[in-house]
Amino acid sequence: MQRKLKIRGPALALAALSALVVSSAAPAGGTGTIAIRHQMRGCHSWSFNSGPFKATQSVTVKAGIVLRFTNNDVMPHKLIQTAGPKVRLAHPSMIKMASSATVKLTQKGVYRFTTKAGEDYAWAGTMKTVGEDNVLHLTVRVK
Ligand SMILES: [Cu+2]
Repeated sequence: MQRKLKIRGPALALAALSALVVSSAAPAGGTGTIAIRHQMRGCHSWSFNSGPFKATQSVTVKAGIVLRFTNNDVMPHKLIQTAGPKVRLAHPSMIKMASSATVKLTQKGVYRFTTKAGEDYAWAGTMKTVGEDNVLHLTVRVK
């Protein structure tokens, strides 16, 4: 019992320390998170930094930001850049639940992104939606 307690103390301190190191190593522009979800009307929408879910989003961020897209919809989404300084998309094909794509925006300017949605996953075959499927649009102003 006592030996267990001795081990736990330093282990906790170490965990706290490594958490501190990770947060201080974050990029200057920070991180933005975009979540894609399934919904009955329009099939899908997305949200920026836990804000409201809408098909069309417009945000302003600082240069150096890393955007992380996570696809929680019941179908694949491929992230596509349609305007702005050319950027490299990491893992743009989000082809399963919770898969994510990232992109770093280092240059100032106006970037636009959309997604190309695929077919419902087999396990989601009975999902009912109302209306036309939304096309997702995201405008990012980098200052
Ligand atoms: Cu959808």
